[in-house]
Formats: sequence, structure tokens, C-alpha cells
Amino acid sequence: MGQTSLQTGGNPPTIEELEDLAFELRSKLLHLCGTYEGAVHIGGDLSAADIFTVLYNYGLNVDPTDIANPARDRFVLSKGHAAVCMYIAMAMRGFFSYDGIVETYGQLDSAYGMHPCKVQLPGVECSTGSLGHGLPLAVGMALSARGRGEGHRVFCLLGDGETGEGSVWEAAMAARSNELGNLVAFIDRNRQLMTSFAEERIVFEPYPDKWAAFGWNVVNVDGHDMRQLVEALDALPAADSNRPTVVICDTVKGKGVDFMERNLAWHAGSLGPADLERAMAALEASREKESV
Ligand SMILES: Cc1ncc(C[n+]2csc(CCOP(=O)(O)OP(=O)(O)O)c2C)c(N)n1
Repeated sequence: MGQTSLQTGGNPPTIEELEDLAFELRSKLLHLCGTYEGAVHIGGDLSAADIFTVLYNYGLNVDPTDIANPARDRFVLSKGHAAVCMYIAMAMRGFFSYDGIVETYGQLDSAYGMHPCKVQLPGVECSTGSLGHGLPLAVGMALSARGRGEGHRVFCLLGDGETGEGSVWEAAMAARSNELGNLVAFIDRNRQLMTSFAEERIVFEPYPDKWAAFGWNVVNVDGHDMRQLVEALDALPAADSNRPTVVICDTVKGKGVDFMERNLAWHAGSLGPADLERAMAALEASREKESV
């Protein structure tokens, strides 16, 4: 598969263009999964694919040709096991080559590890993978930006299961206490953990109320509806405001591939050639269904 795709002549992409990009991202993800011999965290990649798409092509002020620009927005992938989806979204945005990811993904010494490493892969802002650490890191980065008088935002993507970690709530309290309106958390609320459905293990609900009780500005969206995602980004309070924002994205683990959707067997897995064909057919069918 080629590189991206998006030719907007400098204008922000339309909703339709973002939807096409999300489809391309899912296709590329499945193809990688079909060529890599080990397991890929495909379920939580597919649930977050629309979020990655809207962030890298609409929400984040980043430039792949100027990755060290101090004014850039920072992105922290707290659910680090979804790294491959981030790599591909970044490749589609021009940060690196998709073919390069496919060639070395998951191999010893590859820059494209199962979890992201900022030392190995310039453009990645934080090394993550141990759940519960991304939001605390993002709080530190947002606090540092404030201290230096910098006007950028810090975005962080978490899994909902991950928010069972106490460190997330310490960070949530610290963010409000320090009035970090420059901090934006996205939660991939797919209601599944690694081997179980979320509410079977931890009572998350009333989930939005919990964030509100910690003093955050709470926005609820369908995490597969590009228009709602764009509107949430458009409506973010100014970076110099005093309340952090959480965008709770209602999502489906395995989204787009019917036999993976809400299926605990597909937290992580690999695809043989026949599975890949079946998965691609399912993805095409899901797209057609949604465009009716
Ligand atoms: C501290 C820590 N404990 C356990 C794991 C192993 N692990 C990887 S993914 C995962 C499930 C996470 O669920 P969630 O945050 O909801 O992610 P998603 O369902 O979106 O993949 C677990 C337990 C880990 N990476 N870090």
C-alpha cells in the first residue's frame, strides 16, 4: 500500500476525507497484522483508529517536517499497546514510511516496537506501555509548558481499563489543582479490558461524573463519529484556560471488523492470509453499511 493520500491544498480535511483516512488506517493496520508473525493489539487499535485519525490530521498542531518545533502540540499515547496504530497514523501524516513500519515492526532493535520509544523514534513524544503512566507524564508536560509561558496543548490518549490505575486519578487531581486548561485527555471507552468486559471487573460508571467530580471539563462523543470528534476539538477551551478537558469517546473494541467487534478473543491476535481476506471483506462491508 502506498503512502497517504490526503491532498487538501493546505485546508483542514473535510469529515469525508477524515473518514476515508480512518478507513485507510484500518486497512493498513490489518495488512500489517497479516504480515507480522506475532500478535498485534488489534482490538484496541481498531477502537482508537478514528481518534488517531482526527488527532493527527485535524486536532494536533504538529508538522512532520519540523518535529522539534517548541510550539508544537504534544501527544502522549498512554495506552502504549496501541503504538502500531499511532505509527501508521503518523506515517500517513508524513512522519515516516508505512513500508518501513511493515518491514521491521516488532523485531529486535526496530524503531517500531510493540510499545513506543521516543529515543528510537523521533516524533514520538513519550515512551509508554506501562499503563497508568501517560496521564501523569502529560500533566508534567502541561505544567512545564505553563511554567515556560508556552501556548501549546498536551493531548493524551488512555484506555478506559487503564483508568482503573490509581495514578490516573492522582494525575487528574494534579491537573485540576494546577489549572491545566492546556491538557486534553481522550479516553477510548470501549468497555473492554484485556480478558474481560470492563464493568465485570471494575465499576466505572457513572464514568463522566467521576471526571467531573475531579474538576475536569467533560465532553462525551461517539468515538467513531468523525463529525462529533471534530466538533469536540473545535470546542476545546483556550489553552490558557483553567480546566483540563476529557473527551470520553464511546467506542467498540475491534471496530470495523464484525468478527472482532466486542470479541474478547481479539484484544491481541495475528491474521493468516485467509483471516486477512476475511477481515478486509468485513471492513469493506462495514464501510458500505455506514455510508448508506
Ligand atoms: C501496568 C500494566 N499492567 C498490565 C498491562 C498489560 N495490558 C496491556 S493492554 C491491557 C488492557 C488495557 O485495557 P484498556 O486500557 O481498556 O485498553 P484497550 O481495551 O483500549 O486496549 C493490559 C492489562 C500493562 N501494559 N501495563
